[in-house]
Amino acid sequence: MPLRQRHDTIAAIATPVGEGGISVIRVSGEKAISLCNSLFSGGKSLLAALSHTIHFGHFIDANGKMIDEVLVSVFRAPHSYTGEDSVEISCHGGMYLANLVLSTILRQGVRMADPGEFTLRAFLNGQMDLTQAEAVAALIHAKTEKSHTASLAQLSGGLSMHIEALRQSLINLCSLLELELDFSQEGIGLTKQADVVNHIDASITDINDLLATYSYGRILREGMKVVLTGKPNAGKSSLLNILLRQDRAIVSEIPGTTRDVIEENLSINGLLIRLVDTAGIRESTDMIEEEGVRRTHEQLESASVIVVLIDTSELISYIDKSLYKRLLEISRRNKSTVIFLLNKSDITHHDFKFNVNLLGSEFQMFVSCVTESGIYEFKQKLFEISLPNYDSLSNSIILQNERHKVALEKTVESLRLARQTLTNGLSGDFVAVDLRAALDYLGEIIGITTPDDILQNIFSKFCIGK
Ligand SMILES: Nc1nc2c(ncn2[C@@H]2O[C@H](COP(=O)(O)OP(=O)(O)OP(=O)(O)O)[C@@H](O)[C@H]2O)c(=O)[nH]1
Ligand SMILES: [Mg+2]
Repeated sequence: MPLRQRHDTIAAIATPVGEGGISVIRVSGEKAISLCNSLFSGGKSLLAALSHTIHFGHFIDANGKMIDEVLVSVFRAPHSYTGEDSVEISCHGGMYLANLVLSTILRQGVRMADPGEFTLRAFLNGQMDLTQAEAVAALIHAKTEKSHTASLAQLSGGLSMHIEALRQSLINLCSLLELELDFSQEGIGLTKQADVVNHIDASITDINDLLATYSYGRILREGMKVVLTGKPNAGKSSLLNILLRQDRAIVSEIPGTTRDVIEENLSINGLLIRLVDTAGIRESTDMIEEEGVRRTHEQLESASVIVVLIDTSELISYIDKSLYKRLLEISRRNKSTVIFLLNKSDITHHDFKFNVNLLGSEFQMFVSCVTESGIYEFKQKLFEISLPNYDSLSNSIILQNERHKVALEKTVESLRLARQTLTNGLSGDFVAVDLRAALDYLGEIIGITTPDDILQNIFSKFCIGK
């Protein structure tokens, strides 16, 4: 059945699999209340229940056999999550019981809900727009305080309002162009053309500012990947242990101690950091170590921040420098950041010299994994690096979703085309076509012009019962 024509009644277990205090079974659709009433025996009929009321009673099967003591919450259309009549049955926790309640309901001709179908219905019934529906999923998956805050802002409509304002401004521009076309035989006058170009440029800047927040949004969602690298014995595993405040990785004075990749999560001021310790980089003849070095390279390619540890108790050789240059090249290619950590500051060689600027990088700092000097500053630096350039942000909306990013990039592309068409002196009709394409891409973000297959894809990633 096409997405937009589903009016049947659906049900699913809304709580996670496993044992718990209670389980909640959700039912939504035209028959939700009458059907649940036929399986409920309580003080009064659910048919007369007001919206947003809770009723204690027994959940019974079609033969009247009691299954559990339950609390039933009734929500009437349109004031429910889905916008339809809905019922939530809270039974005692445990998968057997929750499944029994669900299967009893399904046996009455109710359909099992698809993943995300309750939220899909909320969207289709105008309870929320698409970015808000996606924020529900982001909120469920939020792992840190910061990502929770950003998702909550999206849920309350921050992003939608911004997109809607952009759309309105482009709609005005389209009407202006169309008006101009009606009254002028020669096409768009020169002054008008300059106005339109300025208008398009302003929209492009606005969208680019929003796009600039995406890398931060990704960090909020997935955490910032920080990979520790450097020569063997530089102190990578010692740093990992200090940051985690536990003896996670083996530390020894023998070079080549770490041979595999060790990944652990760490939170700095609410920011999720995925910290990765790796095997030291060196030319190796040992098969296992060789594999370790290969895995290190793999990690470096996907890092947001590469931390190069340097043992300052030794002097830097020519070969070391070429290794550091190679690491900088990897980071430039992947737009990651490199921090040179000059470790073992407690036993620095008196002739030790290192100037990061000569290598073309910005960050270098002295630390000691023994005295912990500089470790606090290093953590602050990691936090700062994660933050976007707030100067370029008109407000604090943060783009978290790849789909939104792609649609905004396409919008910019269409706007650039419109601008080009205009400056090439082509007819206003052509400009309007490009502007309409830009409008469609913006509409896709909030769900006005989103094709069904994209909707299907978005909601299929939700959990069942949401
Ligand atoms: N004095 C001093 N010793 C340190 C410091 N950091 C690490 N070490 C010592 O340096 C040696 C190597 O430390 P590791 O943390 O194992 O070094 P690694 O970079 O993980 O080495 P591999 O796993 O072999 O690549 C150990 O003996 C550490 O105790 C420091 O800041 N000062
Ligand atoms: Mg190690």
